[in-house]
Amino acid sequence: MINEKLEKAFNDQINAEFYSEYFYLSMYAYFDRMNLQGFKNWMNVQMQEEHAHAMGMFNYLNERGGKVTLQSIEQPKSDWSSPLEVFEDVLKHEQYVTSRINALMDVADEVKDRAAVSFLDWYLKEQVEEESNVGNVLKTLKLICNDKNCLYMLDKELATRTFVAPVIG
Ligand code: OFO
Repeated sequence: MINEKLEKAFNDQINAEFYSEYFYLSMYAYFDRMNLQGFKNWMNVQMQEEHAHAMGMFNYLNERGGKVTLQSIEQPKSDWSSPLEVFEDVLKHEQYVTSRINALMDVADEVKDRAAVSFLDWYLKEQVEEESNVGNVLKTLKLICNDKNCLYMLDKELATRTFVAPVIG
């Protein structure tokens, strides 16, 4: 069995991960409107990763005898002024998610659930990678400013990103 407070914290994080998927889906729609296929592909991979993150916790909670309680998903933003603004939002969002995973780990610590702490360690490492990937795209976007040729080249590069199903935990 899992502690009730920790169960709630897991359910809140499952919701946050599904929100992340929704958030990136909204960005996917934005890049589709802009006809930036590589950026759209990047968001598609990101959405699949977020889905995997949510399902990883979903399955873990079930495995631990907890109850998964799905919550409504907040409406995400749907308009941005540029790809740069999108990636600024992505970085802010991922930093926020990192702080949430840390807080979730604090709850696991507080209720002395060592198994959950160990499980969540994967998510902490994943956040380091997420922030670094996003930070790299953001740096390039800042460098190229609004140069259309460079944006086109970056779009080509982002088209090569592929989804690899993560092995969580
Ligand atoms: Fe699930 O890591 Fe991004 O949000």
